[in-house]
Amino acid sequence: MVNDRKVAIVGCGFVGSSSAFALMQSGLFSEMVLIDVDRDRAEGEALDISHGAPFASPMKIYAGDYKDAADAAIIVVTAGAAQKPGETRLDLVNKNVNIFKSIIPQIREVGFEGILLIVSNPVDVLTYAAIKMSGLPESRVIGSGTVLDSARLKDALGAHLGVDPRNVHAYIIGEHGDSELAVWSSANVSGVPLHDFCEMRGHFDHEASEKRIADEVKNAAYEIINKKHATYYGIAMSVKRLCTAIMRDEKHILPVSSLMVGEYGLEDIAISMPTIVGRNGVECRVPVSLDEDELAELHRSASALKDVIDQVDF
Ligand code: 6V0
Repeated sequence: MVNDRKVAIVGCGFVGSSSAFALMQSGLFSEMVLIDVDRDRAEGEALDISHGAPFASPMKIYAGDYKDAADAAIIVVTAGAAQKPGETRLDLVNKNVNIFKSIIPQIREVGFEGILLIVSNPVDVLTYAAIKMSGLPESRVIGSGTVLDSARLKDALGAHLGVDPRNVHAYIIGEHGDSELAVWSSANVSGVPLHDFCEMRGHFDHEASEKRIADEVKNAAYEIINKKHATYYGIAMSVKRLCTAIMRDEKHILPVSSLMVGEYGLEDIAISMPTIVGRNGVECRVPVSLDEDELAELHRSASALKDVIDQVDF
């Protein structure tokens, strides 16, 4: 039995606790279980966050274990080592696959029937690992993928164009990491093709602006980590957005990481593409049109991931 009012978070570091804080304010759930190998950390975060609940909506927040999470509607996994300055997300892979080997089987053992939302990095590899280890239907294992990167893209484009980022329709797809790509060919602002909108706002050097903004987005995590050692608010809001799409069965299109089954010629790999997300998790990938260069870049991104997956012992 799934309790639609319950969420669990595994890993209560910067990302887990910020996500818990965002979810507490969302009103989506009335019970939240926090799990961490560092039990004191989970207990401290549960207490601290629960003291904010009287200002939001009533909620039971407590440190627990996997048995407590068995009937949760969503388990968010943010456990794992984080990137150090200069370290790529892929450098993290072996450390975090080993951590997943201790977490995912415990989720499996308690008979979890909800949606497993993977946030730990490298998120595409770990989403793939979680699909393999959990025994859950692949539609119920979702990686946060490039949801955050796409938010960063919208934010940067909104600032560049002097327009509400929510009116910007543009995606980052591929690996959540160094090989990700912006889909410029179909980007638009409320239906107006991006280049037309740019010219309307006095920007004519499209190639240079696109390169600058795509680089800014790709390097955002490195820049933040260099300055404050971790990134967590942007991803916490992404987790809240994803949980909302799931719990409200919104069927919202979000660029999550999920198992590809032949789309764009990609198979047996978890990677981000715009996807319809609802109460049952991944409903289907949306075949956004890509130009020839974008398709080639997507394939390069997928093979970079595949090379890593092939080296990992799941
Ligand atoms: P952190 O602050 O070090 O927190 C990690 C937490 O995980 C700690 O509290 C650990 O005690 C806990 N932990 C470790 N092993 C286990 C285990 N076996 N079971 C339960 N808990 C465990 O790291 P931070 O919160 O900054 O980052 C967590 C992960 O999120 C990292 O892999 C980041 O790279 C990743 N991020 C992913 C993003 C995305 O867009 N997908 C964005 C930002 C960070």
